[in-house]
Amino acid sequence: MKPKAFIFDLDGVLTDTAEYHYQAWKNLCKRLEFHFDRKDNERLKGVSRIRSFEIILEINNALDLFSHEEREEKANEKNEVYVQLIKKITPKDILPNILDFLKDAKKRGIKLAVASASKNANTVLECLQIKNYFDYIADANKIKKPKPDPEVFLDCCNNINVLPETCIGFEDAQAGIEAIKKAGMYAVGIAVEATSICPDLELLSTRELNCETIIKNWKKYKHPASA
Ligand code: B16
Ligand code: MG
Repeated sequence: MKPKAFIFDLDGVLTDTAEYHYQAWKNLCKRLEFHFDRKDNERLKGVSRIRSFEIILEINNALDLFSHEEREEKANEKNEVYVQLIKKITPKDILPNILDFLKDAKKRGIKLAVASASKNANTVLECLQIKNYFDYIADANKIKKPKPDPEVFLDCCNNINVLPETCIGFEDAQAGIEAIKKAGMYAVGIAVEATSICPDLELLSTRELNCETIIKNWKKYKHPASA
C-alpha cells in the first residue's frame, strides 16, 4: 500500500518566492506611503493576492481608503512588479532536495500535482524547469475559494482521479495546512510557523523530505475516514 499522489504547495515548498512578493508589495506600499516590513510579509504567505492587499490595508488602518475595484487595481500593480521580478528565477532556486524527492516519488508511481494560490504558478514552474514532473497544476484563476478552503486541493484530486484520503499534501503556511486537513488528506508541514491546526508530520526544511519515511508515517496514520 502506498499513497496515490503527492500534492504540493508552490511558494515556500518547491521554491521560495516570498522575497519577490515582499519586494513587489514594498514597492506598492512605498508609493502609497504605507508601512510594510518583512514581518508583515510573513502574514501574506499562502494568502491570495487580493487578501494580501486587504491585510496590508488592515495593518495601516486603511480599509476604508479603497473601493473593491481600486483594491483590485492596486493588487494588479503589485503583480506587474512581481511578474518582472520572477523572470530572474532559474532551476538554482528549486529548494534543497526537492528534485530528488520528485524523482523518487515518480519512480514509485506516485502522481504529482501542484495546489498553489498563485496565479503565476505556471510561470514560476517554467522558470524552475520542473513543470514536466507534474500530472496536474491547479489554475488559481479558476479556484473560487482561497485556502484555508480545501477547493484547490480537491481540484487536484479530481483532476488526477484520486481520493483525498489516499493523498499527501505538502505546505509551508497555516492556511494551506488547514486546507489540506479540510480536504481529508494527510498533511506534511514544512517549516510551518506555530499553527492552530497541526500538520500530521512536521519537517524543519525540504532537506528532510524522504519518500521512505513519509510513506511509513502515512501508513501508521489512522485516517478519520477509516477510523
Ligand atoms: P499571486 P502558494 C501563494 O502561493 C503565496 O504564498 C502568497 O504569498 C501569494 O500572495 C499567493 O500565492 C498569490 O500569488 O499573486 O502570484 O497570484 O504558497 O499557495 O504557492
Ligand atoms: Mg506556500
